[in-house]
Amino acid sequence: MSTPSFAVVGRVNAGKTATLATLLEVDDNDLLRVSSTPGETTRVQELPVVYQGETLVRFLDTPGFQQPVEAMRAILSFAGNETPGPDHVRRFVAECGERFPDEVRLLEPILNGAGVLYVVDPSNPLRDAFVAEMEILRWTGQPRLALLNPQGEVPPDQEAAWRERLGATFNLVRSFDAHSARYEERRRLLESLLQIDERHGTAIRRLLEKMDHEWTERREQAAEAIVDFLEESLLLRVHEPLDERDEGLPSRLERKKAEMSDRYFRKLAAIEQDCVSTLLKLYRHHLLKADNDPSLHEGLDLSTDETWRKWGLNRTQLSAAGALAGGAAGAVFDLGVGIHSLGAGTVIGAIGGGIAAFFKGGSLPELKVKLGGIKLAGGDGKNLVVGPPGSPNFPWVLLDSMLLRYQGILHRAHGRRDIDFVKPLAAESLVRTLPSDQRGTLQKWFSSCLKGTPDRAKEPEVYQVLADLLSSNSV
Ligand SMILES: Nc1nc2c(ncn2[C@@H]2O[C@H](COP(=O)(O)OP(=O)(O)OP(=O)(O)O)[C@@H](O)[C@H]2O)c(=O)[nH]1
Ligand SMILES: [Mg+2]
Repeated sequence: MSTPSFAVVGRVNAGKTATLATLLEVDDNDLLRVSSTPGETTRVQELPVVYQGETLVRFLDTPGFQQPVEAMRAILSFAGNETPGPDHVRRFVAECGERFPDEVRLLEPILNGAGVLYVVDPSNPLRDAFVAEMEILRWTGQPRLALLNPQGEVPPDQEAAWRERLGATFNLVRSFDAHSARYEERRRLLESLLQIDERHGTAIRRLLEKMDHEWTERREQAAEAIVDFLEESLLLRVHEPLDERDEGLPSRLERKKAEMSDRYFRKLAAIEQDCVSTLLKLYRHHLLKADNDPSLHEGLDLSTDETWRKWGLNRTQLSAAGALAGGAAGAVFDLGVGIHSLGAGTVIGAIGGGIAAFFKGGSLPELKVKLGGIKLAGGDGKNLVVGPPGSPNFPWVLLDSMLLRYQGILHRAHGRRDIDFVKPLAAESLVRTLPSDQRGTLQKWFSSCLKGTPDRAKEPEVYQVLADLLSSNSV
């Protein structure tokens, strides 16, 4: 049995190319040119869906109908008194290439056996020209699926008129928004192909199976990337030797502290961007940007109370998670994360009380003095260390901010061509919905990371919590 193929057809600018780009996750403008210029697609372009070297299905992007009413008349004239059918369309294709180049190009693959995916924008009123397109497609005799791809507001009665008319001519009518469809909608569209043409059942079912498998794999890799990101962020410290002049000159020390704090946050931002880039790559986004969006950083400005209120866990949840984590981890939690984080030989607060004032609200990183072991006798070897922010909510805010971006990536359709940044969909905490036992699992592991000794034995469990979270409906 030959590979099933489906031609995506419709009026110029209906969103045919965008539909395919979203369906097949192609955001490459060289491969699929989505553009507001009508008549952008001028040739039939084949898009094979290949898994492990095997082409399971083939889609064809086509030029849009330009003169449907005239083309319909030409076909009717070939039919004479007969009911128009595939033979008359075939004759039209053979003889009318010069006058109707676009119509001929788009009809050719259908006459060669491709199923029809007819894309319409129902925000346009249903006019005669569309009816002509539908008639021509009906005359090809091929299985037909109509897709409503609204590009603007659609008055309810107008949508009803479209659905009724399409329902009379097409085997199935479905909605598919090329600018917002997510995995589930893409999957549903492919499943619909089963309903219009049973002959391709085996190939389409295999495609769905492979897609699901691959989607799960991606999610697992995303969970891994997020675990790595959390670990790296929680272990991050900025060290700087403290010399005698620092201690003697308060302004010099202040400057040094400011620089270190700045460096800490820039490093943290770089770790975050790395993770977002990994997620973008996993989900095949090239146009979407991980960085440089100022609004994103507003979202993770740890110096604002708003961040701590909005994201992470609320106070009650935090206490509960801390209590669940129990034991030594609980002690770290109570004392403020990071206090024991440098292990033996660490002295806290040796520089004096001014530090607390420097870090607004106590939520910014703690600055510590680390005594460098045996060198202490010689008076040197003291280190300033900027570690993770003291707020127990810090790991949760990090996780929340990454989950929200993950959600933003999943919601971004590949058919969109506006260059954009990954944005959280809504500023709603996702970690707050976690069941308390899972929060406890994460809190224990967070505490171990903050102490500088990630608990490797807990990693599989942490990974599982994240994998479950990424597959939950809230994400
Ligand atoms: N808002 C919105 N715009 C869309 C949608 N689908 C497509 N567009 C826009 O409509 C314009 C045309 O999209 P294309 O996918 O290039 O349309 P086409 O049918 O392939 O056009 P031709 O190749 O010129 O026949 C582009 O500016 C798209 O961004 C959609 O679902 N929503
Ligand atoms: Mg196109």
